[in-house]
Amino acid sequence: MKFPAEPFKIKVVERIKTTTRKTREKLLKEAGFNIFDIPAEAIYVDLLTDSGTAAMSDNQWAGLMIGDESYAGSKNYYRLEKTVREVTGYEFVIPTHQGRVAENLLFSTVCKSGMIVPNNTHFDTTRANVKANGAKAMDLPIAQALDPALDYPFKGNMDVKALDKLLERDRSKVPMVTCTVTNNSAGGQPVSMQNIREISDVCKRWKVPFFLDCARFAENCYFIRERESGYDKKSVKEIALEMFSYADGCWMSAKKDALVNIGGFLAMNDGELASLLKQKLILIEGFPTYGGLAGRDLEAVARGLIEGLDEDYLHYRTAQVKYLGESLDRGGVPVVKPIGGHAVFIDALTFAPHIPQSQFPGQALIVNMYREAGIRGVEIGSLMFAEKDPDTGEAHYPDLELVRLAIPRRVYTTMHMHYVAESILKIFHEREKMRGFELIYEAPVLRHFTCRLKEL
Ligand code: P61
Repeated sequence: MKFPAEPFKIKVVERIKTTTRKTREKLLKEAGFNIFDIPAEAIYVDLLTDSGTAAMSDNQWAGLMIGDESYAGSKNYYRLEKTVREVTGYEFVIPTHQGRVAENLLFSTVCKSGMIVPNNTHFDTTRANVKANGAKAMDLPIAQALDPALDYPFKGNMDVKALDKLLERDRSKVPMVTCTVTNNSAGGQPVSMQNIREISDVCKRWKVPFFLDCARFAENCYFIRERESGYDKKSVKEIALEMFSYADGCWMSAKKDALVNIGGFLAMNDGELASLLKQKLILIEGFPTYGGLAGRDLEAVARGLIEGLDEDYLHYRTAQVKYLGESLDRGGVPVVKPIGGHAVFIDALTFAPHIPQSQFPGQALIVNMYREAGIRGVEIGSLMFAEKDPDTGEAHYPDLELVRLAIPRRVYTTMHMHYVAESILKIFHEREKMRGFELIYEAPVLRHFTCRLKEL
């Protein structure tokens, strides 16, 4: 079945409220048209992120009840360690309370000023942690990743030739090669096993460690099974084990594919590195058998990791995202192709060509989605990324102006996706009415979180 029904029954429900258009207009004005400032209770379908927003299963909730809250040696830690070893094959397992702490521990340990960390595309917290430690975060996506309309099966891949050239020129400056699966910043697109194998070969040749940012590894491995020759008869679990075998370690924000509301970890084979990371962990997160989490949270991550690899779930999960993407595509809405694993990305420059990038067309769509239908997405374009030239003050705009609709896991039904598609199609048909925005307040860093805007 192309679009399977949900492979679960609903045991507990959370009421979501509908609001009137008048209320939404008022809230938008009060928030300075910044969607981060709208109370979540006033949102009908919240597609801001797929991170930490999953619905846990009855099995995970049951796991919370056997949380062992011992300061040291909690039984839930040992269960997590065993599960991570089974899934990744790595020996040393270090829990953290979320992904960016794992990044902080790792990059503050391996990076020095002037170093370079390559990645297919750094996610923003990864980039920030590399930069905060004096190193340069270098993105090496394949050229196909930059064309939103191009349908290519593994648009998340890294340009391995460029990696090889970089190492030939600057091997001594590269402490580690990293790869993000799936490639979130490039549209939630998967990385092929062949690409991971090639990255691994280059890393071995230059004797440089290779780590995976594996927040969405299960979705990535499901796509490998669906799209890469030679994998259709393997289980997603086997594919994952093979993928991890080509790297030396990984870090994970468990808030994605491990289906929890909080949690993360690092895992690796290098005992010396693990020991350095644990020393830092004690300083900032806690004892190495809890890493900033309660014992019950460790149990939920362990159980979620296994559930996240369930193939019925992964089939439904990727199909639900595809259902939304294809519904929009059929109606003529320009979406990034192929549809990614955790989100649908709309190309706002093509959606509203009458709004110049200086007037934030992505944000205009975000505001209209909320005003028309109570839906929240996130702008990934000029509001988030435009940079001013420090000398001339001239603005440089990003190549892509996207709106991301990230789908929380097991939370919304496919009828919610239908509602989202219909609402966006209505805006699309009346798109010439959309107006641009002007900034009236911006903070010096990460302005999209706190800025205020005026509708033109
Ligand atoms: C997201 F607007 N992602 O996509 P943490 N690696 C990868 C991620 O996708 C990721 C992290 C590491 C988020 C949450 C988010 O400005 C933002 O557990 C591939 O969130 O620390 C997170 O994991 C970091 C959204 C984060 C944002 C920062 O929605």
